[in-house]
Amino acid sequence: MASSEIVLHHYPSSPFSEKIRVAFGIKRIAWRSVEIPNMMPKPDLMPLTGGYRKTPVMQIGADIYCDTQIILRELERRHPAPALFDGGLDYALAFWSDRLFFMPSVAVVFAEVGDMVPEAFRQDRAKMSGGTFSTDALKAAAPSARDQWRAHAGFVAETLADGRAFLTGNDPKAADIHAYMNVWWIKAAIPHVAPSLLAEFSALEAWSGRMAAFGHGNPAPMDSKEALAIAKSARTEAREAEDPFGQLQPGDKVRVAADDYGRDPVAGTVIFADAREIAIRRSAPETGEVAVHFPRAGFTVTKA
Ligand SMILES: N[C@@H](CCC(=O)N[C@@H](CS)C(=O)NCC(=O)O)C(=O)O
Repeated sequence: MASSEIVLHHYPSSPFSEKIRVAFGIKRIAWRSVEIPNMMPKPDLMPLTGGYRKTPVMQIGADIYCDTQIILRELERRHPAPALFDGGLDYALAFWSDRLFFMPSVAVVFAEVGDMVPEAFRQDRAKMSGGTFSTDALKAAAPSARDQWRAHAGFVAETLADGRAFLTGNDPKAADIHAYMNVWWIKAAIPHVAPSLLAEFSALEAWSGRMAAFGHGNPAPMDSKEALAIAKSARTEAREAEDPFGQLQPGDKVRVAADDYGRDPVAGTVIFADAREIAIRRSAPETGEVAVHFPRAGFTVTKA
């Protein structure tokens, strides 16, 4: 088993995972699929990430990539064709899709299905967000969340109105993946409501069909224990590098945490850190030594 295989730790209903699955589809990538729980505990994921609990996580040998921003960057580096990124603004746009557009998506979806999800799930999400998960509050917020959802979907529809196939032209790019996540999720999670949200946006519906048609590349299932064994037998490809412009250097002990929700910190030693990415070394009995990679935007790094 080649340790350079791409392993995605995810679950089918995860919208952020769909970003990566669609990227696999567009780039026609063969990958291994480890299905993880949709809430804590995640006993076979924690030894790989060191505490990062969000979904998805990508693993290549002993290199672990946390957050879709760094996963997409690494995929683009390893599989440059067809190109999804035309520069940094394509990464910046994720902050619109993942935060500003995603939040009304969350409210719209859980106002509908919040009563149906298990209590353990509600408690998990309340803890992850550092707040509460009140279906009543979500229902009360739903009308304005629907308005916001409509406005953001409207941005996408407006761009497609001139008949172009994809948001930046004839080919699918990162902008499409970012926007599509929210449309895909509404259609997958609340199929009884999605048609009313999409009715006024026929070009968006057609574009969403084109995005779905890319599929997910070529996945083959993998057991989570096998993924741990791969990490243990592999060595990280990350190489130590000084950063002449930064405050972090190889060997510094740090804690890395998301700056929004799911802020569980991951402790390790810097391998390299630059404007885009930080990789830290850590180890666990199940995995041996691994490198955990995070984006810099959206994450805080504190010296331990
Ligand atoms: N900024 C993260 C956000 C990931 C995220 O919020 N994922 C959701 C699922 S789609 C999550 O982690 N939910 C909690 C869980 O899966 O345990 C990214 O881009 O990967």
